[in-house]
Amino acid sequence: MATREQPERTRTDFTRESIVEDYRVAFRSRQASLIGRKEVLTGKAKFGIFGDGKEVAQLAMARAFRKGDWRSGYYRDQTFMLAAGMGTLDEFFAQLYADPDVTHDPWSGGRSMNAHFASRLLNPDGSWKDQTDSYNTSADVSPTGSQMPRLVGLAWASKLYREMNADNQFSNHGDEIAWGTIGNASCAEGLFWESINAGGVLQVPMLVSIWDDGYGISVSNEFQITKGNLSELLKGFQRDPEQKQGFDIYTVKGWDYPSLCETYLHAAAIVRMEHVLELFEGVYQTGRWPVGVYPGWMRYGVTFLVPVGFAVTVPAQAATSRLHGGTFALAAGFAVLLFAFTRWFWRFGLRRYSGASA
Ligand SMILES: Cc1ncc(C[n+]2csc(CCOP(=O)(O)OP(=O)(O)O)c2C)c(N)n1
Ligand SMILES: [Mg+2]
Repeated sequence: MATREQPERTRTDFTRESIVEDYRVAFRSRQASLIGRKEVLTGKAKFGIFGDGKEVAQLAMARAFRKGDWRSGYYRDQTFMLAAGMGTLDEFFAQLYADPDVTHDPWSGGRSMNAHFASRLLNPDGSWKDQTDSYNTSADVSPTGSQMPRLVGLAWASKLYREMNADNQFSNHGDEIAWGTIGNASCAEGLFWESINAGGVLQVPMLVSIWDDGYGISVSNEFQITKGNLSELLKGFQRDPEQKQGFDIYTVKGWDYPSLCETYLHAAAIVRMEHVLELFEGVYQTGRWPVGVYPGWMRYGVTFLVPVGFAVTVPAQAATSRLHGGTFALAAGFAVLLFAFTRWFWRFGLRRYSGASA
């Protein structure tokens, strides 16, 4: 049975063991769906809804999900919850049987329909838990599509934390991603389109998965979605290289494990990297002015810590014969030191490199 232990780091290593473990999680999850459905249809459990058919995509999503990240999703995500170590099969069945003991069903204490997941955010004494050190999910709610506006809120919070450069129990400098999941038929709702538009306008770190099984209940796509193809409809939101706004759109078969893993790791790296790029852009802006315009502590920072000062001010001082010999010697020594350090760091990184977003 799956344990609740959360893996220490993202499982980007595709070792034999980790792939077999993924298979085990998918198999257990499929059996839980089949057994759970029998329990409902034979009257031993109340209404139930299950995630069979969506196992493989969720294994891949769990591989790219990191501590500090947030999920805002819906009732098909049991495999993701098991794979990320955010829930166990015991908890899954406790909720199916409406067990009111929160130690058995920590998601809702038997109060929600099955497969309605949630993270407990408070310690028993009422203080906040450290959300940067755990895999987080907001509480699932039953109106389909209602997870989407909340997804935008979670992603926007990260962007604001990023701008504040926050380092607290809620955010690691805004480095987290908000992950959304939604069914194809629910994408016919206004909430979905408003949220996609808002995410695109705000440029927030949000990664949305649409589990498109061609149906909503038993009604096929042609009665719900114009042209029956969501990727086609979403094309207007696609980001083109000249513009910052918009989304990257990927379409992958739900059974294609290698492509799914590759796509999720790639997409998550891009969403996180944009943050790095933004940070770098911000840092280099400081080089647009001579270091003399900054207060003392910052002048020291842009000269020695992030040496854009050297790149801009030192050559200008040399050209106007205002460069002191001492500053020049310090600059040269510092350059040699930096070169030695970066070379050591590069080799150190190469020795530890293990995957696309490791
Ligand atoms: C606002 C709202 N309308 C209707 C329902 C009833 N309902 C529950 S699931 C569902 C179908 C959803 O289909 P889809 O989004 O494709 O998800 P799937 O179950 O196929 O993964 C409907 C209509 C609901 N829960 N909320
Ligand atoms: Mg569907």
